[in-house]
Amino acid sequence: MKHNAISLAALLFAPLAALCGAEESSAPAAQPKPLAPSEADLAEAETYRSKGYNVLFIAVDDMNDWVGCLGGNPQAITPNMDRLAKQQAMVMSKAYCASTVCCPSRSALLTGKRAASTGVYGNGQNLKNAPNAKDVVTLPEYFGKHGYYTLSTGKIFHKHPTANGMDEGQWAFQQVPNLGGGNKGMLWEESPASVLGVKSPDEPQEKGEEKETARWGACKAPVEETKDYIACKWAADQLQRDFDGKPFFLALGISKPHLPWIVPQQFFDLYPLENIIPTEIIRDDIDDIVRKDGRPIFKPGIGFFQGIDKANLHKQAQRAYLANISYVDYCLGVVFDALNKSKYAGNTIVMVWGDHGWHLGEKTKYGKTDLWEESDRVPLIVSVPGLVKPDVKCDGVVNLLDMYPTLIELCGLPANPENEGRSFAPLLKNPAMEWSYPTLTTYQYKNHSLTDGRYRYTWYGGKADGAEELYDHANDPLEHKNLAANLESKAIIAGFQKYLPTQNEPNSPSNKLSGADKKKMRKGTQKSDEE
Ligand SMILES: [Ca+2]
Ligand SMILES: [Ca+2]
Repeated sequence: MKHNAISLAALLFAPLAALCGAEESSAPAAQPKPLAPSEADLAEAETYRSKGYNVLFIAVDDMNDWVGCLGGNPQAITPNMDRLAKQQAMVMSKAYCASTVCCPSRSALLTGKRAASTGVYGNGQNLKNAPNAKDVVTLPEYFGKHGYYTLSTGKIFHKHPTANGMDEGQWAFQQVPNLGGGNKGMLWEESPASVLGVKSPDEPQEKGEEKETARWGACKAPVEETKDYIACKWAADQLQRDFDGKPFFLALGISKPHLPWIVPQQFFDLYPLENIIPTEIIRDDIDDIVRKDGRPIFKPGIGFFQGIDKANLHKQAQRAYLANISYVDYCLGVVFDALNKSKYAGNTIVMVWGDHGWHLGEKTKYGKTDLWEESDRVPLIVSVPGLVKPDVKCDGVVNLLDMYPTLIELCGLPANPENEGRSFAPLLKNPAMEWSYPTLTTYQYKNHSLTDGRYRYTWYGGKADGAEELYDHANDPLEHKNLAANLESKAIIAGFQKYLPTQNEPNSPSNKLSGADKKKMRKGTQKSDEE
């Protein structure tokens, strides 16, 4: 992988040299600030506006970097995303989520606010119940307010049961279609003989949530009758219509490769089991992540690992995940083809992103949530006609939190002062520019990880009394050797600590329903008809 990490680190830590010998300096914590737009930037914004970009915003649930053009696993077969990257898009090779689980990741992206600012840290917290988030104008609403036609299908916001039915963020869009309702059109029924099940012994769960099971296998339905294909076909059809003369913001949420890994057999057939090369498992990798008193924070075998390991199903599980990503890629191909054949091909921004990473064996873990590279790093593929050069990998460090200000800048909408992220529009134009800010990923209250492209620093302020990790990606890209306790790491850690959030909101209220509300919800109809 192309790496400009040394120059990034040199720039980041330049101020530390000046502080040498003054480590106890009480200078106020430095926080990343958005760059003020130059006159040239403003002129360029005017050009974007005159182009009238539409936005095709594609969220893929639980997809890590096992995508051909992202290079996370050379076995991945993803011709459509690869073609998008080759012919019209830039791959952001160092993109990170704001939080490592669906709801806080998406809530941060869509509100433009960090988890530590809103208190939305878990899947059981609805941003609409969070005092610091409930009144924020979300990204699709912001486009709607500025003259865009906004429409969506699939998972964009995390969904929550409420007394008035399922809240899937319908309120943020002008149009949310009913693509069949209930299970019609989903057909995730498995053919039992081919489904393998592995129970998770210790996957962190919200209170009241059922323990998830890792299941995979082939479904009976043909691809045309599966949920993501139907959603993609709907999006493809929208690209053939008019939107009352307005530009559009079309959000498409893809449900796979989220568990269960059940897709049509043809996608499993792409990967003969005997050819699968599983990830290398280093069984003592997490032993050097310790509390101040030396006790390890983690026990080996996190998430679904123990079940898969005990039954020696690593190849089967990883094949299933690959098959699910190839299924997603196949469905996305329908949308990309439709866009390229449409009148919107030349003025539509495409952003394909995953909401967080996923471990498949690394750190003896299967799953998401923790603050290592495999959980934090996300796919981000960006096409902006006339602005980004195709077939380029950009190593600038960006965050999904940055997408809100980026998209509104690209579309010429006024900046939203509520946004806490930093627009990476300049980086899209000039991918080799210096871009040196550490970026933040949070897991639950007060546990934060920062990366600047060279180092990853993690601080467990909420989970393990301030325990730390430091990895040097220049020598250790897979984060095996925790350097936090080394004397020579002290200055590097101090440099990162300036970027930890100064505000750590307590947990926002959890989305609890009373028994009566649950009953009402089961009886009630969901508001998902086209309107
Ligand atoms: Ca997810
Ligand atoms: Ca280690």
